[in-house]
Amino acid sequence: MRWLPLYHALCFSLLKALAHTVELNNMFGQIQSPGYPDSYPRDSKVTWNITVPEGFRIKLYFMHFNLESSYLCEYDYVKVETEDQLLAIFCGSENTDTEHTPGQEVVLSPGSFMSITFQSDFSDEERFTGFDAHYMAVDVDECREREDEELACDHYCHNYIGGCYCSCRFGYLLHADNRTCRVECSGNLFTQRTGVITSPDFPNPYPKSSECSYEIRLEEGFMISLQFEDIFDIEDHPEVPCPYDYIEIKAGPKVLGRFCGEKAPEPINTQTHNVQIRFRSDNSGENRGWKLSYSATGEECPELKPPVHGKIEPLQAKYFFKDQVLISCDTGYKVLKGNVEMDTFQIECRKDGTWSNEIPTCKIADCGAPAELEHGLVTFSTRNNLTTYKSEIRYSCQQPYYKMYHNISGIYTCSAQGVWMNEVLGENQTTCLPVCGLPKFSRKLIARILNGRPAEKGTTPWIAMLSHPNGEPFCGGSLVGPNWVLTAAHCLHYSLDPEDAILQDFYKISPSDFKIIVGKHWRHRSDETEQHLGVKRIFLHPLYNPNTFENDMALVELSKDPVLNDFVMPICLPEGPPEEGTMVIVSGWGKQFLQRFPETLMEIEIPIVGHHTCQEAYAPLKKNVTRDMICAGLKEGGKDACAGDSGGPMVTLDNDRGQWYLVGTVSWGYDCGKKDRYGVYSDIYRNKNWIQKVTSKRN
Ligand code: 4AZ
Repeated sequence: MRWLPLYHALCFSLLKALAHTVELNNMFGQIQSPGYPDSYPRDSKVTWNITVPEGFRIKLYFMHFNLESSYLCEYDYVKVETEDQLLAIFCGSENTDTEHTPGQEVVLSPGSFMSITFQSDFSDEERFTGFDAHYMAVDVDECREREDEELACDHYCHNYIGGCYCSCRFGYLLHADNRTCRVECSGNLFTQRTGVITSPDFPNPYPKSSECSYEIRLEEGFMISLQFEDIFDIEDHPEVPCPYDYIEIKAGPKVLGRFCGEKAPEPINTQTHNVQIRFRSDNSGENRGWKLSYSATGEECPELKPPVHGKIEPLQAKYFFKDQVLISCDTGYKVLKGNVEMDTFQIECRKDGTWSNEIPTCKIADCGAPAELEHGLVTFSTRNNLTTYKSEIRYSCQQPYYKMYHNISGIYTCSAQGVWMNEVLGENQTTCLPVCGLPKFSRKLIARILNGRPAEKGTTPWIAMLSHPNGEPFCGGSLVGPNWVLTAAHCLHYSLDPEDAILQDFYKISPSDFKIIVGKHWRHRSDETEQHLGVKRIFLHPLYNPNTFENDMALVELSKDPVLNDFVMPICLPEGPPEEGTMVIVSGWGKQFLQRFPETLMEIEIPIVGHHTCQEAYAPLKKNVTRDMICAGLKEGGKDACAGDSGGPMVTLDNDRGQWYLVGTVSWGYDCGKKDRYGVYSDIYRNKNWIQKVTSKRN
């Protein structure tokens, strides 16, 4: 039973005097009813205003609670509230239908402020011990709080004490709203004639807050068609057309769209070569976007017909602007444009629907007139002397004095490239080389030549006479190529001071100081068959020693090729070294016994002498017979070369081949025909490489 508050108004000023407010700013603390743990006084009112920093909330819980119980806590109570919201009101010591004790309950403030008011009325029916409560500031998980709200982070949310912030997945940028994730998707340029464009991340939902731009920029003359494919899903609105996300297409002066929703636009023929597409998304929605393929066509060009013997690539039923075709001809044919021959020709379809050029024709490859062959001739194997593709010609050499190089076939065929081709030499021309060492005339006298004898005319067609301009012969030589005469080096210089170690240029004979006569038999009398030739160049052996006569060898290049015939023919170079005892023939117009010159060419037949024998024979005379020298002659003397024979040939017959070979050239000796004094000759085989090297460079 309670007293009705008759004195209520009287006591008002007293009550007011007991009320007070406590301001609390700590992060935690304890609040207790006045007098705790003793019973609280009557008519008491205390308010605790707890304020914690922004971003925190206040957690309040009671360790002890014992207040007077009243209906709806109208007498004594503890009230928990914010500035504008009642959070809880507690009284009593146990829960009933109408009263509520805090128990284990925790009161959490929605913000950083909490006000707790303890109130006791005037009555004093029972002793109540009041309450003991604790409070603490707790951090707010803003991420969780925002989860269901419009403010939620687009991708990731990070909580921190006092707040939270958003971040985006790789490839995305945080929008200025600090919440949504956008992509950088502006300035995409497409210059190919076909292509596919999609919204970012298609077919996954496109990013928010993005402004994408795409441009298809083709050459003037093209017309771009657009076609949306697959999924089309752009956020829309039931009443307002495309207010949030949309595609807008600018084609020349026209603007198409905005497009949004789930129904793709119909194919669009833009009629222009430049299209700009803008795609915009706002900060909300999960839509899958769009995929667009484009292609471009231009004016059609007229049908093409390949030329006769030719083809067009690629071969199509229709050609449009920018299409290119390559015209080429069948094997053996060349593309002919104007007067110019080429392998291929390209034309292009222009924007006005015409071809850039006319189709060229195909002309059969022509090798033209075959080159002439020195000492040879060419005959046509195909009818009408044709020189076109697959025609055949045959080169042959002037027989019997010339033969084809390496015995190859002289057949050349006109190739598809328009050049005469030989299966061995390719494009290179064959050469006619003189036949060597096969004289038409052979010696009639089978008997051994005893003291030397006049040669029979035509049996030594390789012999060359080196003659002063006045007609006086001074040395011999051998024709070893079409225009090369091999002789002794000492024939081509004047005698020099023995002290002179090197052969000075001024000692050397110059090409104009002498001439070479081939086809010669008589010494002084003229021969019907003789040919006089000028000298072009002289090559002394690089290791020639004028003091010791080592490498006494020289090559003379004739100013023109002598005509080869039965009396003029080169001698062959040896295939192997000379063998002791081999019989050789030495020819020349040199001195005979009694110091007389012969009337005709003379020859002797003598054996090759062993190197050692020869060295020993010359040892008493302090003459050195070196490795590049060969000796020949008889121990008893008699048959020998002599003054004027120098440079002349020493040859041998290869019986197996029936062909004559040059073994040596007359070089030196002590006197002539003396006993134990052999004739000394330069070894040709040893110097074959040098001879071949020099004579291979024609000109
Ligand atoms: C010379 O004076 C010469 N007996 C050539 C050969 C010989 C001697 C002299 C060999 O050309």
